[in-house]
Amino acid sequence: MNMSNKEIAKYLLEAESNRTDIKRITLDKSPNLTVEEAYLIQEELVNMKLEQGHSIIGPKMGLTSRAKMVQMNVEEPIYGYIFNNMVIQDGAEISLSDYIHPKVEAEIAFILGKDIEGPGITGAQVLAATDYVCGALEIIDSRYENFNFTLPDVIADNASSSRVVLGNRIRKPEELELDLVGTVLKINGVMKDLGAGAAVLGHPANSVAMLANMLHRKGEKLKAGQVILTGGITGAVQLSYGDHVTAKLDGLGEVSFSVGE
Ligand code: 0L1
Ligand code: MG
Repeated sequence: MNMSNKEIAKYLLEAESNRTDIKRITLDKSPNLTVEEAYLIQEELVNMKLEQGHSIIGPKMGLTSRAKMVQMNVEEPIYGYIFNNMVIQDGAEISLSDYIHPKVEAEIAFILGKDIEGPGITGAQVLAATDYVCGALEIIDSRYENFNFTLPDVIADNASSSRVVLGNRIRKPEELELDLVGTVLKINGVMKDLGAGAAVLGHPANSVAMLANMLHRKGEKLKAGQVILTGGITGAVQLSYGDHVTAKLDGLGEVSFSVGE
């Protein structure tokens, strides 16, 4: 039986707070879910988090790498929202028991100095509106069993958003060539993946531009002060107890956290 958007959003939020995985909603709860409808469920979920007293630090982009887009058979990345209670301090220890089956990916974050309103926004306009950039580690934790989902499922699930660690080394965007920022993701000193800023739609600023243009479709804009995660430079790597995770990004220093019980 089809559930209402509110009921599905509540179901997803409960899975997140109970740390239990669920079957993807397109399996039985909403088999004909479209991308547009999935964003309406996401909107309900975001409003419920706001009603719980959390605040948005910024939207994020997901599925920005060519490999992930091909894998999901999509032409366009997706977006979700990062909340204040998702931010972990650089170097902190997280508890594995707070998650379902977390994975980590290295990203570049943009901190906006000016509002950016689509349509037609370009990467150059994004760079002009950006105060700072920094390295980031995003922890994704799909609420679906085995990260098994279709595109509408993952959109409804707030693009698997869970936590973010922001690096302390903030730089002006013009100080770096962000597409050339080499990035190495290590766990316990062992290299797990590597990449460059160009893995994100050719340049991470293009990701923010695309986000502004996508948000315009629902009458929203990016706001000064928001922190935007632009998408994984590396693939997402499964986390386990005892992991010490570090990402080194050329010119942006090191970001790290550890995984405790
Ligand atoms: O941040 C991301 O790229 C995650 C998007 C959702 C896909 C996934 O959970 O792997
Ligand atoms: Mg990500």
